[in-house]
Amino acid sequence: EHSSLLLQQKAEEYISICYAELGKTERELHDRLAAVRQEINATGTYEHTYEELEHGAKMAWRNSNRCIGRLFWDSMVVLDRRHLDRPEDIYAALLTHIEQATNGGKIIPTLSVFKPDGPMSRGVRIRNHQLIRYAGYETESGIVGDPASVLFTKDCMQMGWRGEGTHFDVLPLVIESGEEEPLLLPVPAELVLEVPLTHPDYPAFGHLGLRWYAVPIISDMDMIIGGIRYTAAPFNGWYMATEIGARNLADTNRYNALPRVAELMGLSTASETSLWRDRAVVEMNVAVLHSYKQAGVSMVDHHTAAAQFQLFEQKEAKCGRPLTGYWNWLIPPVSPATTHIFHQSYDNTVLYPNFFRRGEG
Ligand code: HEM
Ligand code: NRG
Repeated sequence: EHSSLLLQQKAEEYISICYAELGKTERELHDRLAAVRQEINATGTYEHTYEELEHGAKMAWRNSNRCIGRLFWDSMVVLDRRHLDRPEDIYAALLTHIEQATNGGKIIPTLSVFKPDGPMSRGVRIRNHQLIRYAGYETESGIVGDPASVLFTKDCMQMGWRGEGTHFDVLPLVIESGEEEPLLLPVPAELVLEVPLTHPDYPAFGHLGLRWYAVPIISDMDMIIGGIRYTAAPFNGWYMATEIGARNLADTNRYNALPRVAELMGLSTASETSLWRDRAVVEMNVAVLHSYKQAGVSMVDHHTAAAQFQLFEQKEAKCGRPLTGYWNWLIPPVSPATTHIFHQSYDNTVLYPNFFRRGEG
């Protein structure tokens, strides 16, 4: 389905841009293009050099229209794991990613690249949405844990996994390599940095028992560079507080904790007109920022993130690159109109390299 002529075109386009950005000579570009052409003719595919892989991954982040965190695109650490075939080696590499990226709380943006699909072979796939995520169980008394994880949790249990049944059970890693059956392995608890949530002004907040993990490591997106689809390329930065405080813990179809926060604040939830939801969501975000700071875990608030994104916009303009973005996702879910992002528009053209939902792009 993927003609090698098309691949050839995509490879040439990428290598040309990549080598220009890296300041390579005409000679280096010319030689590399010839080698890639020959490799595609002989094998139906080609392998990126480490430099091409590293810069391509950085470009994929830079081109992520929904991401407000892109100022730091050039500083990401890229771990080349393409040589790994055995699920237990892939597992070890994922644990290394978790440990190095967590870095004791001073989070390092990191991406691990595993073997891509080839013309004749299947690459690596990770079934988890994020490397660290909480399970969700349907019980007679309602959902325990994260409702967003109910389906995946069922799959894990089908494969023999049993969680403790708390609201915050970390799911196992489910790794597929080539044609082999998926392998299910636990994330050792000592590698999972978590933050129990407290509020600087409401001691009762701590009694809610809310917590979240330190590092979001998205593991279910394809990364496409120069026509090559990397089916396993988990990546992480740090959290923006609203992701946790205004969505994961607040959405009615997630942890739905705003009524409990309002109650401990002494707010009446009888009438919407009191704006108890708004007051509760703000204090929830205060608690998230306070707790991560106290735990020494990297995190950004949405005002600082928006200011950093504005710097990114200016840097891209200075480099003569078109800025692309998706307004609907870039605006923060709390007080969006207090950020500059709300008051302008963005071009949602999807450039390559980039990250895509499985199979898309
Ligand atoms: C989306 C912030 C690092 C790629 C997002 C979102 C936020 C965000 C707030 C929207 C999420 C949502 O609404 O669910 C940040 C911050 C980072 C960071 C603060 C700190 C360094 C990264 C890195 C990558 C990345 C390292 C990739 C290498 C993406 C992508 C999306 C996204 C692909 C869209 C995800 C989707 O479509 O589901 N980011 N990000 N981000 N970010 Fe970042
Ligand atoms: N909203 C999701 C995570 C999406 C990506 N966000 C980041 N990415 N900050 C959540 O778990 O809440 N990152 O790579 O840092």
